[in-house]
Amino acid sequence: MKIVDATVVVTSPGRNFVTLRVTTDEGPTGLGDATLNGRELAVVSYLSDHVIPLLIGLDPHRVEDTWQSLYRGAYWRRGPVTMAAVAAVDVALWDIKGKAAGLPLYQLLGGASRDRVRTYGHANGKDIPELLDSVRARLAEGYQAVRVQSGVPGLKAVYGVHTTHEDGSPVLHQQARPLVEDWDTDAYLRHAPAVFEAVRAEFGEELPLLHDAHHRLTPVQAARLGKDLEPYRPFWLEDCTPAENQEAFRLIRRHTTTPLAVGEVFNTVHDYQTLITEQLIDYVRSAVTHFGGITPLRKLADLAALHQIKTAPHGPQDISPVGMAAAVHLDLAVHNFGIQEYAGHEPLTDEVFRHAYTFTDGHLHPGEAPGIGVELDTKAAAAHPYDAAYLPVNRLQDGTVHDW
Ligand code: CS2
Ligand code: MG
Repeated sequence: MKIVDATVVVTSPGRNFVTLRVTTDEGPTGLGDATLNGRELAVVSYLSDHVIPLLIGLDPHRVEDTWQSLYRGAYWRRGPVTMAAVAAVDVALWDIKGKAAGLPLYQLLGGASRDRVRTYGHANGKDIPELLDSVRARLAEGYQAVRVQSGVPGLKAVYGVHTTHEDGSPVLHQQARPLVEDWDTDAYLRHAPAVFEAVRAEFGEELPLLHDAHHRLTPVQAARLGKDLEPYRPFWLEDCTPAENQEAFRLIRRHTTTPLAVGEVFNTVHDYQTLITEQLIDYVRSAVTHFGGITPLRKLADLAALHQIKTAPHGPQDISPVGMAAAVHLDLAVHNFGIQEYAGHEPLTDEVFRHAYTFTDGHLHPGEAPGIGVELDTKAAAAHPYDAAYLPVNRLQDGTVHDW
């Protein structure tokens, strides 16, 4: 079998997505997600100008060799743009391999290690009453674990909380120019325990509660928050401090037993080396789309397993249904799977990406379709052209740029 063509499909059914489509001379085609929120076109060029010409004529069954060639052959390694492009190729080749074998991808990854894939949903509110309503809504949808994000008194906008204009229309995070949001760490640290207190009081001690600090704290502030939340037994505290400095987690780990989740912005195992080998975290958060694909992510899962760390792939709406499908196949197969983030997608998105995975009672299943089980409707995709959009930027009260 040979690769005879590959195209990059950019579409914006609700938000921008970048999808690689690989065609072979024996019929099967493969899809891979290459969406990098806010920098989509950089990956389009990396694929179109530098990768696709090298794919033509290759044997699509040589998944590992192709991955190693794209990783080592570029000379300039790692980074979000490179690894999103490599991920798209990797998943497309696994998709082709599954279709050629007539098997769903999870069967090629060792078969099912569980019956279904546990997920968590997003609950948020500009204030605590609105957050409680949002938790209720997620539970009504079947979720059995929720991430709680609340507005902070005195701040106009906070990560994870959908803000609205005066007229009630949603302020979209995807803006033609970055939205500037305001931040005050002390106000946040004062407010966070009260949020958990209220949610526990309303929903009891058993509901798994997750929280995303979104890279905004210093290590000692993260240690403080971890300790303050211990009475509420969070399922995890995510991205509590920018994790380029992996050693910073030694300080946090010394002060709190709150489980820590890190890694959605990582793109190779080297970003995790100290965090995993020194047991400084409890969950690895990389998504197939941002980590170079299925091939390296299954290796990360194995390294994490040696240190009793579980996988918890990133799964917001900017991971396309193609990336989500690949993740759910891996989630079903790896032994040390922990939990899958799942925010669902807009109906418009699901019209473009018809997927075999299903969501029932808070759990996902990849389905039994060969490969990853996603069909891309290119006609529907063409109806939603790219719409330039950026993630927000955060500034402190004195105007200093901060992590968003
Ligand atoms: C967030 C993401 O879901 C999460 O854990 O950190 O929604 C993140 O803000 C976006 O993926 C950025 O594109
Ligand atoms: Mg996050």
